[in-house]
Amino acid sequence: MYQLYIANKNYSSWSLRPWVLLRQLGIEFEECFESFETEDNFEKFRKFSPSGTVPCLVDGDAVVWDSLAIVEYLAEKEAGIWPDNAGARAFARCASAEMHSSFSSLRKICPMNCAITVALSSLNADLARDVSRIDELWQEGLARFGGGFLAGERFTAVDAFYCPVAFRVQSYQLAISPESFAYCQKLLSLPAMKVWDAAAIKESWREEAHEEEAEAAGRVIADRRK
Ligand SMILES: N[C@@H](CCC(=O)N[C@@H](CS)C(=O)NCC(=O)O)C(=O)O
Repeated sequence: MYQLYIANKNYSSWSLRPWVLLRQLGIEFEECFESFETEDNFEKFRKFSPSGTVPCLVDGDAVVWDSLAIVEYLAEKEAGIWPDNAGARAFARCASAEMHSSFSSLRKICPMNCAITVALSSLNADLARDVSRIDELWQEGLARFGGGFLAGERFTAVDAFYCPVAFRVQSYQLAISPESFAYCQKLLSLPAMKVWDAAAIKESWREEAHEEEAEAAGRVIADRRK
């Protein structure tokens, strides 16, 4: 059985991608939890992940230590990871790669913190540009491939890649188009996302730097951990 190493659900956006994909597609795996709690996680995470980061998938002798590589590894072994249609698949791969390599302002200013709601103090121009690009990309996928999910009617890897963005839109009340908002709500209401969210808000450990980043973005108006 696959083993998937992940960290704290409230914070670990990269861990969420393969976790939600496996869970939502009903692919069995063992969840191996490694908390961020120690002062320096590098050596701890290096025991299972060569890069010292999560997520990391272990499948017998195979160790796959990057979320995009995990998805591609799974696509070679499991059905339904990417869309069947070649055009939709190309879009899904581009959109996933763009998520993997871009949107640094969104990541920095609005770190994933599932439990909280923040009233942003201002909309930074770089953040606005990231949000607007994601909105454009979501609208394009939904319109071109028939809707439901980003690249067609099935939940695939590209949707898993944008699940952390759905938590960020919810937490920071980011303004997006009605079509993208409906898609975001759909992601948030997936059974796998509900399981992740419920576990995230039960976590008692707080990562101070992460909390401070969220507080720097604006005023925390709700915290479901309390
Ligand atoms: N390229 C990697 C990035 C993974 C990454 O940066 N993971 C963060 C956590 S979400 C990490 O493990 N950081 C180590 C630490 O905070 O100690 C991937 O996509 O899997």
